[in-house]
Amino acid sequence: EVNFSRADALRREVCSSTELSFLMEAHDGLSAAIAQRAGFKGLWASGLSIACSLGYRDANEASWSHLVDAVERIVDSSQLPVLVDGDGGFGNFNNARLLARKLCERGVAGIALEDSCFPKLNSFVGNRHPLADVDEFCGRLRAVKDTVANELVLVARIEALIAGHGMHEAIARAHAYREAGADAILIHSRSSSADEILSFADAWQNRLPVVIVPTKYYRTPTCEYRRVDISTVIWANHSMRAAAAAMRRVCGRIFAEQSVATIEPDITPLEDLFELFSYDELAEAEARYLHPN
Ligand code: SPV
Ligand code: MG
Repeated sequence: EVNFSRADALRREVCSSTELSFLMEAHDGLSAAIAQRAGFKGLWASGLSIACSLGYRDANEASWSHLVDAVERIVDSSQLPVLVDGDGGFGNFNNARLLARKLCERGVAGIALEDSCFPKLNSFVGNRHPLADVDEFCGRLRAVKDTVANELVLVARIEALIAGHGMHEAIARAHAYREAGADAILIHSRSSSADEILSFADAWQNRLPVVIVPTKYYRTPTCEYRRVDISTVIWANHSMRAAAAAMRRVCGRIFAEQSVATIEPDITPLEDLFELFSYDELAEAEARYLHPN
């Protein structure tokens, strides 16, 4: 029932077109807990960020079970609904529905499936991003829908613009994915301006809620998304990139200085981490269970 309420919470966030929602990227328990503390109401379990944190490339090098395990840490470390980046589902309809079932068991609230081919290379890398056949991909969506029914929110992600197929193809696919049972459409773009996203929203007219990932068009003011009734914005990789920048800086300084004497004010105090993960609760539980008298 935990699962159900998180899926309902995600449904409210992602599928409400009356108010713009934000999902923050998480890739492990720490980033999930920090995002919740910051005030976010939902999380995006990013394929790129999870791959990075494991030392893999975002090219389906991490297996579906690596993903499921990483996602479990994210789910356990917050009370927030988690939308998982399922890439293309790691294969055909059968792999996709298996992934959805395993994610459901780990308590996720939703899965985003994209119309790419296995292995999926990060959308911002290189220029070869073959699109899946529409009917074949609709089979993946239908298989997932039939497997997890209403327990998970199903987001269909369109890579047509990434693959260079243009707006007509993107809209045609949105219609097909809606008919296949998607709850929302994620339209992805690698353009540095939001123009193609905004014209997609214009043409699509919210037949299903629209989810966007403004990683490359990051300069666009958020009021533009409200103006065209976007449902959800995903900040897809920013905790991982913030962590990488901070680790680089600190490693560089400690290596150069052969000392940690000056670094202390620039890093999280241990007390903050103990507080974040409720070490107090452990002491209280010990008093109750280990030393009851
Ligand atoms: C991810 O975060 O892994 C995504 C979004 O799929 S993107 O990297 O923008 O393609
Ligand atoms: Mg991804």
